Amino acid sequence: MIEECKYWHYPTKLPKTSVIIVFHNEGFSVLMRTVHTVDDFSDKDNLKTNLDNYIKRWRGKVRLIRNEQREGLIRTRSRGAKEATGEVIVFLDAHCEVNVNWLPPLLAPIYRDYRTMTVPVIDGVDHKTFEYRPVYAQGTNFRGIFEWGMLYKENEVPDREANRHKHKSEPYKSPTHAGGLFAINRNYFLEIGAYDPGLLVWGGENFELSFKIWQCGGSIEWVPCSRVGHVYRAFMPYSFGNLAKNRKGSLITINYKRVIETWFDDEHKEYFYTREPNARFLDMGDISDQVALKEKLKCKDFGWFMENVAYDVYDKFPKLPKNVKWGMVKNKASSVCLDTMGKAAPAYIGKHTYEDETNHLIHRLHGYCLTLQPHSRTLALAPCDPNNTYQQWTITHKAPSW
Ligand SMILES: [Mn+2]
Repeated sequence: MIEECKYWHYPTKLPKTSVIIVFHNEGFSVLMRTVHTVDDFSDKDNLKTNLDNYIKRWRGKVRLIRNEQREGLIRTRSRGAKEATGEVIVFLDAHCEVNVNWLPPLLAPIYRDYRTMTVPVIDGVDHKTFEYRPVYAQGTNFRGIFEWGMLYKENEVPDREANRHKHKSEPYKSPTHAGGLFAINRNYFLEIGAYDPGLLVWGGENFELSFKIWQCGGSIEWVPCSRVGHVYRAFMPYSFGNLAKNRKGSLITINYKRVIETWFDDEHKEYFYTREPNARFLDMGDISDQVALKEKLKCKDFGWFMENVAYDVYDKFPKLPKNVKWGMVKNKASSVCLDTMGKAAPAYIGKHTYEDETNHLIHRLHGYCLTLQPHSRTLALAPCDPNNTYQQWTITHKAPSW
């Protein structure tokens, strides 16, 4: 805890708060760090009657709400918000441990402006020893950003934001948040449509909410004096279940596509599709409700957001040049394709360059051509020969068949 935090004063009449914890097959002891829980159709035995009995000790202060079927984190949180009775709602993961005086610093900015969403600074709780320890070096403030493939990233608070504050313990503006832990005025959360109900399970909902809040007149502040420990898991202890059935491609990429198609402008959408070319072919469902909401709330465009809020994204992740080529790289002689061997984009061919006329992939330094060795099905560099079809590669893109 930062020393300065002991000396801040907070308003005495802070809004009443509901803490919402969504869980699915969570460990019992870990879950019991909770105040108000919403159950996402768990099938672990001790989460049934055992839990009902356990929470009786709080005499109604803790409510347990069970989904009739698996809904996923995103939809269940929206349900929790609707059922909550507090003026402010705090979402926590089901494996957290709050620190001393964590709540007043989170509520004070919302008390000043109900359209401010606040995020505690997340400390780590070791998944083996349950030791509590800070993740960030003391005296450093980070904030949430993103890269063009929509991976969540953090960046040290840039001077432009840091210079607005006298103290490092003051709340500061952040373009996005990691997703798990935050506080928000309940009516405001519902006014802006909670989470897009078309987002499945989890992934991208943190961006959806962040872009929506900023572009539609609100703001996000990270609060250094509010600390909450979070158990970082070593593995994902559950599957996406039936929610992932009949969905082609990656569920999370579909979520990202919904988010960027709603909130990005044409220029920035292209950077996403450069990183995730296959996303163009994914069925994201109907986003007309989201687009209508954006119009109804008279939200600002993505260019405004990038210039005024997320300006440090460009420093870390510059605008992407278009892909030179993308798609299947097929050998003419044998019809076999190059394989990335599971490497994720952006992956580079290194020093090969592609020639449209000859279909050659040429090493720029040696001038040799990429050649398929038909017997071993391995690749080699050999002197270029216009008649050797083992050196000819076609690059085509069409909807991949998953
Ligand atoms: Mn978590």
